[in-house]
Order: sequence, then structure tokens, then C-alpha cells
Amino acid sequence: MKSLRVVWALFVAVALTVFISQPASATPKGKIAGTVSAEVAKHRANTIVYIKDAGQGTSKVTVKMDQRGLLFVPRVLPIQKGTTIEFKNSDPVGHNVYTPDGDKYDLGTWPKGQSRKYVYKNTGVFRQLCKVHDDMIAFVVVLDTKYFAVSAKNGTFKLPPLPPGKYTLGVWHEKLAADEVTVEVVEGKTSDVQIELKAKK
Ligand SMILES: [Cu+2]
Repeated sequence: MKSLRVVWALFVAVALTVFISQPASATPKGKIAGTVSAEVAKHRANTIVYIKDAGQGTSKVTVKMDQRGLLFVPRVLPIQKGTTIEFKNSDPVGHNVYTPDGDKYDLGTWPKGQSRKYVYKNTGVFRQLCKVHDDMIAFVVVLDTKYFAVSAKNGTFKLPPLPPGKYTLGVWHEKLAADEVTVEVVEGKTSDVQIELKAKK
């Protein structure tokens, strides 16, 4: 029965290793979700809600922004500092990508099917414009946090799960403004937040 003991010992060793090497996935998390309201219904969409408590490092992900049907898609794109945006042209006409804000880049003009990349190292709001089409516009909002969300058409939003604690929420909208909101995140619960957009002061 020696072999059985060896098998048993191996089993225990493997089980222990698996148990010990588990990441601290039990880190408690809670949620923040809510609704953005505005007098004009269309303004409920595309509001960025984010955690203002800064200093959460940089991101290395790449996200896409398309130019399709003579529009930037999406119109509003929040990202964490360090993120790369790949600008793609899906239209049969040439499009340009430039911003007069912050870094003030001009990525040039390119045809359908091609793309260019830009790495965002600084926070801020970068209007995304096209020198070929005056009325094309999008907003890249570079944040110092990975906890952000964009409101849907009906105004609802949901932040990624985050550790319990007290947070201040910032709100960004291309035309309107809202007061800061303080919210407490409790483990295993969803904190409901109502945000009312008003005219910018
Ligand atoms: Cu264009």
C-alpha cells in the first residue's frame, strides 16, 4: 500500500499548492451604479462618471475609435492615463485626426482600412477633430483612474467593482455639468447614485 500513500501525499501536495497560490481574489468589492438625468433627454447619454480619488497608475491597454459614416465612433471615450487609442478609418473617404487641446497632436490623414495610434500620457479632455470634415467631433477624456463609466441612452451607468470606502465621483459632459457626489461603497452591495445635469456655470 506504499504506492497508495505516495499518491495520497502527492494529492495533498498539489491541493496545498493550489490553495496557497490562489490570488487574494477574496478582496472585498462593492459596486456603484446609477442614473444621469437631464432636462433634454438626449443629454442623458454620453456622460462620464468617474472616481476622482487619483493616483491609480497607468494603463497599457489599446482601445479603438472608428471613423464611420462621417462620424467618430464612439463620440465620448474615457480612458485611463497610459492607454493607446487606435484610430481607424472605415469610410471610403480620407479622414484626419487632430486635437487643438493638451498634447496638440495631428496624426495626419489616411484612407479607408488604415489606422494610426496615439498613447495618452497626460490627463485632460482632448477634442478629436478632422481637418477634412469640419463638423466631425469626439471627446477623449483621459483620467487618472480605471474606475469610470459612460452613461447609456437612458442615462444608466455602472462603474467596475471597487474596494469598499468613501469616494468622490466626478462627472463630465460635453455641454452640461453636475456637482460632485460623495458615495460610500459597501462590500457586496451596490450604491445607487443619482446625477442631475445642469447648465455649466
Ligand atoms: Cu473626416
